[in-house]
Amino acid sequence: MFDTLTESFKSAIGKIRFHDDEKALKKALIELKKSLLKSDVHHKVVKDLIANVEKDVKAVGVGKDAFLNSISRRLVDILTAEGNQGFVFASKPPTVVLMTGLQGSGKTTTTGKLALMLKEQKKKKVLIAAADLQRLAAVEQLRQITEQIEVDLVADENLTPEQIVKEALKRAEDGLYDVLLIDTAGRLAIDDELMDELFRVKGVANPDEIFYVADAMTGIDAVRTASTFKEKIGITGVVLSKFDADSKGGVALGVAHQVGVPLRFIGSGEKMPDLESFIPDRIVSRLMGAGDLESLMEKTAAVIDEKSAKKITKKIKKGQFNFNDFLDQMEQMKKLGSMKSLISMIPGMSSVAKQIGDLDLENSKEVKQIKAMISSMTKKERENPDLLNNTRKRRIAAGAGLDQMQVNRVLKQFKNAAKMAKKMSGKGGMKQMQDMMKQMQGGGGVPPGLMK
Ligand SMILES: Nc1nc2c(ncn2[C@@H]2O[C@H](COP(=O)(O)OP(=O)(O)O)[C@@H](O)[C@H]2O)c(=O)[nH]1
Ligand SMILES: [Mg+2]
Repeated sequence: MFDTLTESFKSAIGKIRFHDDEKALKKALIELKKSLLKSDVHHKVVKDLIANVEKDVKAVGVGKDAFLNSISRRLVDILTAEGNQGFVFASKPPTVVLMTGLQGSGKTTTTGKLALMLKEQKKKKVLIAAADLQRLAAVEQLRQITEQIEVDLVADENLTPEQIVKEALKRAEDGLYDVLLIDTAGRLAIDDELMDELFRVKGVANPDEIFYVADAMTGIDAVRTASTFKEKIGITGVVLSKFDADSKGGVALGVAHQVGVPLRFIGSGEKMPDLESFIPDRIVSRLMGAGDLESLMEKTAAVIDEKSAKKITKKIKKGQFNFNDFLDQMEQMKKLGSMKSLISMIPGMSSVAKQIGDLDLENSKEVKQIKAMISSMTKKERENPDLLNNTRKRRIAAGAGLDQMQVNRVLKQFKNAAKMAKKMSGKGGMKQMQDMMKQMQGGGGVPPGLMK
């Protein structure tokens, strides 16, 4: 996601020593400029950033800290536009959000993701209205999504978009919903018909926010169409979808500056949990390699309930973590979404995230094998795999479509992992982990202000 950009900043910062001369600054800035342009950051944004950083640093004397502080501050400026950050609730519920964008940009998916985020992380009651009646399949798609995330839907193929919105507003009021998200129709390109329809829907909905969902892969076009929507119907936020598919990531740095509207969320995958708030100072912290613990906490706290986390920790400490616990943990992990983006939020881990690629827990071959194996075991065996004798192992292997060697290997790995976890969770283990984290943070030379 932001790996390439993070690397660019890290490498430029690495070029300057604690105290240095203007020649070194010049060199670092030239390199930074080149790599930002290569990452698709808009040339005007790059030019401004470089000029401002040069001015800032020269004013206080060239050195690593001055350089880093100036880049951080100037980046936050660039990413900030007038308007709300993250999701902001109206003073009087329901908060009404109109989701707009071109066809295929990711509106419907993002509507579902946003609903799930509000429901899980903010514990809000969310209603979705299906006001895209251009394609029959659109309503069906939204039905499937809302069923999956267990959020209520207002849909009726026989009504007009305005009628649906009226109906949804009434339901939202009567049912004491906190948020109403309205999914609208898109077109392949911006045309009058689309704008007219949106205008009418907007008139009825009187929304608190109008989000424009843009496909990150369309690069410059995403910015251009967002500007047109801003002009014609007045958007209050941009969402960049499919950011996971855009390896360069530079578009995100230009949106606020170029469109004049804050970038509010980014889509980081096809699944429902794959949505992240785009909060400027948190993103800058990530770009500087300092991670984003705040967002990580929000994401995990919503999914992992504290009681079961404590229970698991206790079991791990005693070396009693078994296959039943493993299945439970896998289910919880699934709710967290993309592993790669989670790992990149941990301070110092951005380069690790880059290396692991995207680990897909549900579809990985290994995980599927283990799950098949576990499902062939009895409850007792899951709790205590030592009960398994050779005959049982052979049966389980047959039941899971594996050979006995594979079963033995998994059992051994599991035993080792449990042993390791027990060790790490002891007193010395925790200290080892902390020392490791400290070392990683120290290496980046991150200013304390960024470590929130
Ligand atoms: N990889 C990835 N795919 C996405 C993301 N958001 C949407 N998509 C995919 O983009 C396609 C179009 O999305 P959809 O929500 O139907 O677009 P709409 O026409 O604007 O409603 C679907 O195949 C989605 O799965 C994202 O953040 N990452
Ligand atoms: Mg749609």
